[in-house]
Amino acid sequence: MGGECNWGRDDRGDHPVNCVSWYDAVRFCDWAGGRLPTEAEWEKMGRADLVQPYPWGYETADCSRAIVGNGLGCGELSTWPVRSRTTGASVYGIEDLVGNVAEWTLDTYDPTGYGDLGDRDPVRLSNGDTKVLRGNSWYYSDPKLDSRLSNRYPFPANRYYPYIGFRCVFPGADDVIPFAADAVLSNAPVPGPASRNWSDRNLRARISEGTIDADGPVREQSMVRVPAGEFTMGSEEGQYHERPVRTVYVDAFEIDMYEVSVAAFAECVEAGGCDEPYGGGPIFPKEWEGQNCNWGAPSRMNHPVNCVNWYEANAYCRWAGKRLPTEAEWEKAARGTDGRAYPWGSDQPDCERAVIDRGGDGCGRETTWPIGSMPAGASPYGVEDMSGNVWEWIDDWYAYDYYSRAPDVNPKNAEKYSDNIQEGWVIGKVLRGGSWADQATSLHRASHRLGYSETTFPDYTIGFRCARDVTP
Ligand SMILES: [Ca+2]
Ligand SMILES: [Ca+2]
Repeated sequence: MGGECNWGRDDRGDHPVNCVSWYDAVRFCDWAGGRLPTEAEWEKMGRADLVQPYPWGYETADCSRAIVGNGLGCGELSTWPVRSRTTGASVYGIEDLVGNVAEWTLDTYDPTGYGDLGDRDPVRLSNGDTKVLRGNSWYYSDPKLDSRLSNRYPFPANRYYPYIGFRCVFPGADDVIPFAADAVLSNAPVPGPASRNWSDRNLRARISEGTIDADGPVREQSMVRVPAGEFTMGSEEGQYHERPVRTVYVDAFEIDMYEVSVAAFAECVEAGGCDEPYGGGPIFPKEWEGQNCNWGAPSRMNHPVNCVNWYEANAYCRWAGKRLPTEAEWEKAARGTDGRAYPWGSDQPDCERAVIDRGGDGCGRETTWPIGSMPAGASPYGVEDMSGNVWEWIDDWYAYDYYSRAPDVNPKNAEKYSDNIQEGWVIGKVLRGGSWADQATSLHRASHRLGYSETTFPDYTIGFRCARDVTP
């Protein structure tokens, strides 16, 4: 989430237009006498007949050649004026292909790939609500693979984001691509009023599509028993603080099958065991992010409670007769005993198995999803949503070097680490699992660790689940 639309800003006249849907882009190019590029045309603009992954060659995308994330817009927290990175031009002299705004192409996305398209002027013009974006944006820098020219990013056509724009091609009267803008635009969804408020426009689009959940019956929490024994903790492929990889023994325990829901948390509030969590308001600019806190939001009773700090999560678990899981317990519950990278195995996360940022935050819904929406992503013990939906608070205090000094039996870092100061704030407790607003797949690995301030401002990417001891 984040960023602003350039439309209507006096200081952004030379920036790319953003917050435009695929239909807006089609309409503009048609008005200008051209059309959107096909995926093939777009990719050829960048690499000609070379196999190089980037317009400039083989060196990875960074702020010297492209306006990619790296601190969001290379530190500007926005797009840059077009032509700010001539060093990133392709052999044809075409600029900003990678970075600044991701660009709509003409093609409808098909998950089966290119197979049936042939190799001459390929394009997929079939009806479909998901189109292909190319080129990455100012908002994203990871994973690096996303900045390659050949990377394809499926995205709902009727969405408005500050990281999406477009360019047109002008093929002339002998154009071989049989694209009829009139036909597409006559079937286009009725757009909301032009606005700099892209979040409202997306909300209207989702309501018209019926992709916002109504309140279903409240899903009851249940607990899963994880038997005593050893498992592999940490990862050789992960970050430095995931090593050394150790064989760790954990006593038997039970852990919530689902993240704690708004409905469950409400019981604690009513009973006086918990304070109301943050429900949006002035801390986040409302039009960006306030709506992302689930407490008090309509139709979110089955969603995970979020915007809770560590103490609020801990209070709930205590009220429920439980406690927060240790890092070791959480990781074992997520990956079992065979050392797998993700709860379901080794395949990369996708929207069949985890609620992540793919096709937009929350797999395109721009919210968390109800707990237990991704049973295909369950861990070997049947624990759900360990990867994605919300980050989860852990009982342990964070220490980057803890694995090198922790015991191999029931490890738990019970002491606050005074040296955990990064960029001016103290990182106290551990978070696990990544969230609905995280695109980088590495964050969703079972062994990934994140240190975070336990008293953090309410954060809509963070929730929790509880665990408890069992008698052997
Ligand atoms: Ca671009
Ligand atoms: Ca989760």
